[in-house]
Amino acid sequence: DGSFGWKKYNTLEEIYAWLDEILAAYPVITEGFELGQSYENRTIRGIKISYKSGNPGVFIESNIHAREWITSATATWLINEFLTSTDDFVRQLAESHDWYIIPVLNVDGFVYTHVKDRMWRKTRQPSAISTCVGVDPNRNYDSHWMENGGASDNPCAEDYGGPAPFSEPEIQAMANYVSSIKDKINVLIAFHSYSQLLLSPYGHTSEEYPPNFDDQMEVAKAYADAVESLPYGTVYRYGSSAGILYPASGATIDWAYNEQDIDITYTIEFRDTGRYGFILPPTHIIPNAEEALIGIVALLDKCEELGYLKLKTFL
Ligand code: 0X9
Ligand code: ZN
Repeated sequence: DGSFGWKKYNTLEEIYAWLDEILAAYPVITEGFELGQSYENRTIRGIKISYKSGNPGVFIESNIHAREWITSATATWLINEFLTSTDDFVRQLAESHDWYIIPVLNVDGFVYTHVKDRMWRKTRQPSAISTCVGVDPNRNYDSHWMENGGASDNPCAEDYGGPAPFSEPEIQAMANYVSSIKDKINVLIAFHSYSQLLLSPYGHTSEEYPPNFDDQMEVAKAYADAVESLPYGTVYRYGSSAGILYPASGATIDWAYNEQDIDITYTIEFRDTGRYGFILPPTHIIPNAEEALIGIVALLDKCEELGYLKLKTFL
């Protein structure tokens, strides 16, 4: 209806108009940036929030999958909290990190879920070899691309990896941007739904585990415990992506971990566990976002304790 809020899910147009208002209202602390253009030539926008220089960097990717609307709703709610909250606990979190947040990465797919097919997941670039449209953008990064059955080579499949790594302009744009600032990023989180899971690398294999897997699990436990401590808090399970879910190669977090030296990367699968699935009622937006907020506080506290928030340029 043109108005922005968290009592309903917003369109891309509403999200971008709200982002403009936020950038105008907080010109010193915020900075808008653009990753680039989508296949259908929409701009992929992000916001950086920085209260002071020298903070560790936290990158949040959301709505890489088009139908996972709770992810952009949660990302925008967090942006708003970081800028407007008067709660000491939230202020401390907001002010002691530099935030890079992409509310909607798969802009074409997201628009398509609003106007045509609510259950669309992939990008909207046509295939040269099939009438099926789109690539699973979370299988399109150049890291163990297509390995071990972690993606499909069938253009009609929901987990189609694409004709080549980085075939999708949205994913190439994301990779270029993250590479350009990787020395400033300590933690990268990809928001997804649903299942209430914290998934860490690797995605391409469950035969091997990352060198800092024990630390990753401690970090995940901190998030899950914090969420469960809320009166209405839900239960989050955690493990490696390939270990507890299924093999998924070429995903954002694996590329960031394997190829960009970002040592803490997570996929968070938000509410619920299947009752509503992707069509989560908007009454869940604020409770889900509050869970994400308290979870991220605990996650970053644990990262700090384990030494992951040091400025990388001085290492
Ligand atoms: O399959 C996916 O891309 C993610 N699940 S979803 O239901 N949101 O589509 C999970 C990806 C986790 N795996 C890796 N990060 N490798
Ligand atoms: Zn997803």
